[in-house]
Amino acid sequence: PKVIFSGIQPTGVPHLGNYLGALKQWKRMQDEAEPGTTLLFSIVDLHAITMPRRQGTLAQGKREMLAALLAVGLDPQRSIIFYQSTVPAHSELQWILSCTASMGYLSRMTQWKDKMSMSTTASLQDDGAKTRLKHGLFSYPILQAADILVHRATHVPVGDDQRQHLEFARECVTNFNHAYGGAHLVVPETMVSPAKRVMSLRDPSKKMSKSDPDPLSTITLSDPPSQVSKKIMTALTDSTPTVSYDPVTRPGVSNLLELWSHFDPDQRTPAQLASDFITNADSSVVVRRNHLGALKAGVVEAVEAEMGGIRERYFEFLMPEKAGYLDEIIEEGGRKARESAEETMKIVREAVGLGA
Ligand code: AQP
Repeated sequence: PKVIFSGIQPTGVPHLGNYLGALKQWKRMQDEAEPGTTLLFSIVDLHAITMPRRQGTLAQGKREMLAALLAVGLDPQRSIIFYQSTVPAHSELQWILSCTASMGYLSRMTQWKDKMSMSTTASLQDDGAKTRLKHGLFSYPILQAADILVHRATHVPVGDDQRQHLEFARECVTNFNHAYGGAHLVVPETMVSPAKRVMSLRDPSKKMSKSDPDPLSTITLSDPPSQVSKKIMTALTDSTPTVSYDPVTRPGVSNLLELWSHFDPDQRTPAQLASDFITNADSSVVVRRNHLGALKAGVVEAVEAEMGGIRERYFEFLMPEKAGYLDEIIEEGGRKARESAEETMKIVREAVGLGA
């Protein structure tokens, strides 16, 4: 049977990268799922504590993420939505997997190497920088593997940035199955979303990220229309006044065309949108006068047409009178997820020799 699993950290209101790279795909897969498919979507709070957060911030972030998943259209009748920490088997399996996981493989993870090199540069001035690197950050790909494997997921929809971690999860299966002689765990398949990597609006060489300190770089699900418009209209492009699609030489303009394409009801490709634009420019005075301005205005309209309703539902789900409903969903989701995880843990404990 098909089991779809994915997760998101409750580290802030999701942005268009999270939406296009993850949430929109989750909703599509839910709506297209054949009967018998199990869908699990986890708000991964244990992952979120690799960076300490102020008290109360995490609880608020989890609530907001739950509201966002519901606003996007995840249906608790069809999808199991749960907080990771309410299913202790995730942590239990993480420990068991860590006993067969390779240190060398973990040290080659790009995300870890980036943090390491940042701390090495910092340590030139600051001897404490290395000790500030925490083990949780190093080993969290094992927790991510456990999240997936504990539910026997067959398909994992993610953005391109997670490809390497998914490869590692498959490696964990190979190591475990080899160590304990048998096909105990299921090899998951990575499903990279069509919106592989949505880039920052301020620096098109970086991915759009929740932790980016510049608020103009990301558009979140809760941004009011005025902010959506301001952020797109001030997006960094280049000094060529015309519109063309070329991700290498024109990353800023191309990022906007890609964004538009993902929101286009006619599903035109970025290159098609650029060529339609040139055709329009010949006939329209407004477009002719300011190509990039008109392009940005088009993007604003396309984004707002889809995100407007989602924003409205997001705020509705956060109203105090909905609190009980949200509690029920997360309680029921936790219960179902614990059941799903327990099936795997029986097999794992038996294989390892921890069974009764
Ligand atoms: N820019 C992006 N383009 C496409 N997909 C993206 N994802 C994240 N950023 C982009 C996808 O969103 C899902 C959930 O991500 P996450 O919140 O668990 O972790 P993240 O990748 O670390 O997200 P951020 O925004 O970059 O958070 P911070 O700043 O806290 O690290 C994943 O499927 C991811 O691929």
